Amino acid sequence: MKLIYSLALLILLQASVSAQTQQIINVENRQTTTLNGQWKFLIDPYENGLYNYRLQPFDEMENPPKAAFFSDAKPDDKTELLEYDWDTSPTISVPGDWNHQFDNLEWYEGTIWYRKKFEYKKSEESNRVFLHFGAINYYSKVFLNGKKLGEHTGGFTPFQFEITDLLEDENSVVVYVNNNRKPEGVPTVNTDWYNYGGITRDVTLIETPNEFVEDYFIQLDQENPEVIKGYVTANESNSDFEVEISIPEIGLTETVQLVNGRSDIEFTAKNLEYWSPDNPKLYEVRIKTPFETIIDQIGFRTIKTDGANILLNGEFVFLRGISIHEENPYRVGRARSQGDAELLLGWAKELGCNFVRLAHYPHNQHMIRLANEMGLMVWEEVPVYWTIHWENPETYANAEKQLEALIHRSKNSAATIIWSLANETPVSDARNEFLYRLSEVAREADPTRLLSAAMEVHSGDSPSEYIIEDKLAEYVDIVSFNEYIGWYVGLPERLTRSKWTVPYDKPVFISEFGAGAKAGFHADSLTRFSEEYQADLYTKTIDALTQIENLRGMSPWILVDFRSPRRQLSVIQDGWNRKGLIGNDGEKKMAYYILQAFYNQKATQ
Ligand code: GCB
Repeated sequence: MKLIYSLALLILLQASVSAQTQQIINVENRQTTTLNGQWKFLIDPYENGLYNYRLQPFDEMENPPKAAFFSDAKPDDKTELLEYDWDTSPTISVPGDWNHQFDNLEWYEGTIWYRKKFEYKKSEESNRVFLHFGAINYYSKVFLNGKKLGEHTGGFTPFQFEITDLLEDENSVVVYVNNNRKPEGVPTVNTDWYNYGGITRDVTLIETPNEFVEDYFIQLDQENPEVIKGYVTANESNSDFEVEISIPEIGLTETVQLVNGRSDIEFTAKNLEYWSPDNPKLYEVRIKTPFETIIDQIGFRTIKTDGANILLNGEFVFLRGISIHEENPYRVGRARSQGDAELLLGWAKELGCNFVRLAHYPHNQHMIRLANEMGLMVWEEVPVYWTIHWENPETYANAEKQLEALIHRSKNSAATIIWSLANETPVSDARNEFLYRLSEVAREADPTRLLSAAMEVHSGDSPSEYIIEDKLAEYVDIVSFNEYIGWYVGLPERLTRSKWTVPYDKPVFISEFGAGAKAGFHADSLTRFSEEYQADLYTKTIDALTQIENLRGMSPWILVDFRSPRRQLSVIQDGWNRKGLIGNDGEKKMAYYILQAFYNQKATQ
């Protein structure tokens, strides 16, 4: 009995592993059809479309009734009772959070159903078709033509389903979306950002040949910058076709033979121009199979630490960063497009940054692609934030899955130099174990990048002594910490007396500091929420932090004011966290120019 149980578990585990690795990367450069646009929607706080009145879930029934919203049904005649009608329901924009499209949804947390009808004809009979979601916050169930494709948990990572055999001439995709915050979730119930619900990123149909390259890792060997190393994998584990990888600009063409759907790659690539913020060189990389050619734009660079130094292509680099939430303040809501990414990263560039911390969850593909093009190094992060359930195995599994999905998606991004495991998590044995396991997963999935996590500062014997001591510092390459001296801890004057102890021979990075300021509110520098207070805190913080011997960068909190239900002070906050250097109408605050001057000076050193 025990054996049967273990075998069943093994099969289940393998199934979930292979589902994980089947995620198609580089979606942007595949043969795709967008399903973005107007979708029908139904607000369903009582989940009437999912359960009958005995609370039995329709999606677990062998023959779900027409009352299930995913059956997308119509009454047979005028006598039949059916209490929904997709065709007469209102429409909503996808991608986009629901909160800021309709006034009555601003604070809504719960279930909303979406429906899109589409026609699709494959270009080759033998091709396959996948339905791909860039992200849905937080939990979703997806149905096509009344059949359940699957479920997904986690608000910021992509997922897909193969729909080849379910396609009809006219199709109905129905998505159940629920954004209830959950204590055991990742993130948990308590965050300092807005819980935007909905299909927040692109929805895409991907058409592929029957056998195709679904994944590849094409990066520079960190030990030898004249060697490109990695692997290619096919969708089928028995594929044995040839794959030609070429970089026409440097005249490189190499062929590998897949065995059991996979091949390692390793070839010499001399005369590469290395990617850096000063020269964000991307090469066109072609991956040719007997069935198709996939193109990607990939940069090549090395990133390492050596004692306290961060070395980009072997050269010392100071990370002139800024933290960013994925929000467009002008439209108010989740950033979702190329234009939104241009706005945010354009501001970061103007500020003099060479680095951005994309907090506190994986940001969308537009941000990552654009950072590569613009020459901004990137910190990517998973929403292991504050007090999540360290001892709950499901919470751990969820966090691990999100981390793996993030690395899987971004692993060919030259701009991405750091995976961050967590933000401001309280030290305990269970948390240390949880994050240690995550660090091992990240190193296994991607040995080429640096690991970090935003830690906290602890006070020493006197109020001016600050110590970074955290077991987590031993697992990461960069010792990062958030500090709010002068805002949550004392007044800015305290910074002038600060003494820092960081007992690790590693680079130190200040992942956050900051103060709230309402754009346009002027007063003396001791008045909370005035631009003067924020500016004074920036001046004093920069002076204080630059005394830390191992300091190799910072990403102050934060580029732009962002929405947060925790921020209740009327007239000043009104639901916005005001620590932005830029206000929600795009106004640059005084502190913006202080940081800009510091970065401009750093850039010349
Ligand atoms: C922090 C958190 C960040 C908050 C920020 C604040 O330490 O990491 O998510 O938004 O402080 O403004 O308090």
